Amino acid sequence: MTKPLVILSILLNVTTFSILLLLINTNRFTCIPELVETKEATNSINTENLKNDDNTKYMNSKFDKVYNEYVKKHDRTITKLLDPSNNSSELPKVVVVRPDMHAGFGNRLPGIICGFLYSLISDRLFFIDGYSNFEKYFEKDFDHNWDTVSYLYKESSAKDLHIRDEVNDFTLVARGNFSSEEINSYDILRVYTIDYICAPLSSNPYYKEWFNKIIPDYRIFTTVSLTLLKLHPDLKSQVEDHANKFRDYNIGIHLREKKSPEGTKSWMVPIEHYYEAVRMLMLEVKNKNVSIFVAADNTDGRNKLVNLLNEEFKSNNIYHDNNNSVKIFHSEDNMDLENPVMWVNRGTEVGALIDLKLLGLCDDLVITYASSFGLLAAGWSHKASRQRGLFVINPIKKNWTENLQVVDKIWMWGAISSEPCMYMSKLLIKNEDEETVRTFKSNPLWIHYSQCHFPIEPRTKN
Ligand SMILES: Nc1nc2c(ncn2[C@@H]2O[C@H](COP(=O)(O)OP(=O)(O)OP(=O)(O)O)[C@@H](O)[C@H]2O)c(=O)[nH]1
Ligand SMILES: *[C@@H]1O[C@H](CO)[C@@H](O)[C@H](O)[C@H]1NC(C)=O
Ligand SMILES: *[C@@H]1O[C@H](CO)[C@@H](O)[C@H](O)[C@H]1NC(C)=O
Ligand SMILES: *[C@@H]1O[C@H](CO)[C@@H](O)[C@H](O)[C@H]1NC(C)=O
Ligand SMILES: *[C@@H]1O[C@H](CO)[C@@H](O)[C@H](O)[C@H]1NC(C)=O
Ligand SMILES: *[C@@H]1O[C@H](CO)[C@@H](O)[C@H](O)[C@H]1NC(C)=O
Ligand SMILES: *[C@@H]1O[C@H](CO)[C@@H](O)[C@H](O)[C@H]1NC(C)=O
Ligand SMILES: [Mg+2]
Repeated sequence: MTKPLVILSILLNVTTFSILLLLINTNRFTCIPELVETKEATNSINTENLKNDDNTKYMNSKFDKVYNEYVKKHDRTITKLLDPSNNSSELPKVVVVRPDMHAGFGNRLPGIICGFLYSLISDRLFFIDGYSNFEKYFEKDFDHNWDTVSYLYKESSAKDLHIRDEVNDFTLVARGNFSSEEINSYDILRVYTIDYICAPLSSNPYYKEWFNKIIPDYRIFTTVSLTLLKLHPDLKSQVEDHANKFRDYNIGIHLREKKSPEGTKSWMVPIEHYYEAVRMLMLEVKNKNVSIFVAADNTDGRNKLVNLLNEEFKSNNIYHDNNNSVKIFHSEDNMDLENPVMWVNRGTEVGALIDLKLLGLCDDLVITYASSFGLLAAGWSHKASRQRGLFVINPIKKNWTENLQVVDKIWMWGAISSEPCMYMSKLLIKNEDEETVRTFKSNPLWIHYSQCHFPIEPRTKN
C-alpha cells in the first residue's frame, strides 16, 4: 500500500471504532432530542459568541439556566456576606481554585473548569485565587476573585481535593458524595492542579443523572469553558480579525517543538508528521477554498511548516488536482519574545489565548498529545459540535530518528471527542482501588481521557 492508503486505513479503523463506541454508549446521541435542544438554545445568551461563528457556536440552554441561577445566587450571597450590618458568623461553603501561574496558559484552565463543576454539584460558592490580571483577558459575569472574601475565611477549615500530582482525592471525585457530613464539615475545598482532573466526575453515581440531564452530550469542558471563560472584548475582536481569513474549510495545526529538553532520551514530533496529517485530510477535500491556520510554540518551526505546506499546495500534484485553493496563515504572536514567567514557553499570554481560540474555530484540528495546549483549544471550542474529533500526533523518542521505519510513518489517532485529556488518569487506573477504577471506566470516554502526554509508564504510589 502507498503511504496515504496506509494512513487512510488506520483512519478508517479509528472511525469505525468511534462509531461503534457511539452506538454502544446509549442513544443520547440520537437526533431528535438534539433538534429540540437546538431550537431551545436559540435564546441562549451566556455562551461566548464570536461573530464569525454564528452558525456553529456551541449552545446548551439547560446549562445556561443552571449558570444563570448560580450567578444570581453568588451575587446575592456575596452582597449579604459583605453587608456591614451582617452579624452572622455563618460563612457560605466555598470551592477555591488556585491556578499554577508558572505553568503554561493552557494549563491554568482545567482546574478552573473542575472547580466550578465541584461548586455546582456541592452547592458551594466558586472562587479563583491568584490569577493575575484575569480581568484583562476574560469577561466576568460575577466576582469570583477570592481576595474579595478571603479575609473572612482566615479561621476556616479546608480540605485539599487536589494538590498537583501529590494529593488527589480520586475516590471522592469518581464515586463520593460531595454533600456527605465529612466533606460538608469543611468550609473550603481547595483545587490546585494543571490537569483536567475532574473527568471521572461524570461517572460518579451521585452526579451521573445531573450530567445526563444538564450536559447529555459529554461536552463538559466545552459547555463550562465557553460560559465561564469568555474572552475579553479586546481579545475577541483580535480573534475575529484573524478569523475573517478563514475560508470554506479550515484546518488548524498546533505545533509543539520546544517542550522537552535536548538529549537523545527526550521526545519529539517530527514537523513532517503534521504536514502528512494535513495532506491526508486534504484527500477528502474537493473544489474548496481552504485555509490552514498554524499555531506554534516557536517562530522557526512555524515558518518551516508554513513553507512546507505552501510548497505542497502550490505545486501540481494529486492534491492540486482536487481543485482546491489553499491559503496558509498564522497569528502575529512573536514567539521569539522571551516570557518572564516561563522561560521555556515563549510568546505572550494574549498571543497564546488568541491562538487557542483560533484553533478552536477550525473545522479540523491536527495537534499532538505531547502538549495540553492543543487539547485545551479543542475543548474551549465553538466547533465542538462536530462529530469528528481531533487528529492527534504521537511524539516519538528522539533517538528513534535514526530509524526510518519509525520516523517515516506518522503516529496518530483520531479522537472521538473534543474533551481535553486527563494525564493523571493513567495513575488513577494504576494506583486506585478497584471500585474507583471500575467507576472511572464506566465513563464512555475513559479511553479518550487517558490518551494524554507522553506514553510514559505511570509511577506507582509509594
Ligand atoms: N502563542 C502561542 N503560544 C504557544 C503555542 N504553543 C505553546 N505556546 C506557549 O507555550 C505554553 C505551553 O504551555 P501549555 O499551554 O501548558 O501547554 P503544554 O505544551 O502542555 O506545556 P506544559 O504543560 O507547560 O509542559 C503556552 O502557555 C504558550 O506560552 C502556540 O501555538 N501559540
Ligand atoms: C449574613 O450573610 C450570610 C452569608 O451570605 C447569610 O447566609 C445570612 O443570611 C446573612 N445574614 C443576614 C442577617 O443578612
Ligand atoms: C448586629 O449587631 C448590632 C449590635 O451588636 C445590632 O445593633 C444590629 O441590629 C445587628 N444586625 C443584624 C442584622 O442583626
Ligand atoms: C449525600 O449525603 C448527604 C448527607 O449525608 C445526604 O443528605 C444526601 O442524600 C446524600 N446524597 C445522595 C444522593 O445519597
Ligand atoms: C474548480 O472549482 C471551481 C470553484 O472554485 C469551479 O467553478 C470549477 O468548476 C472547478 N473545476 C473543476 C474541474 O471541477
Ligand atoms: C474561491 O474563491 C474565489 C475568489 O476568491 C471564488 O471565485 C471561488 O468561487 C471560490 N470557490 C469556492 C468553491 O467557493
Ligand atoms: C535510545 O536510548 C535508550 C536510552 O538511552 C537506549 O536504551 C536505546 O538503546 C537507544 N535506542 C537507539 C535506537 O539508539
Ligand atoms: Mg500542559
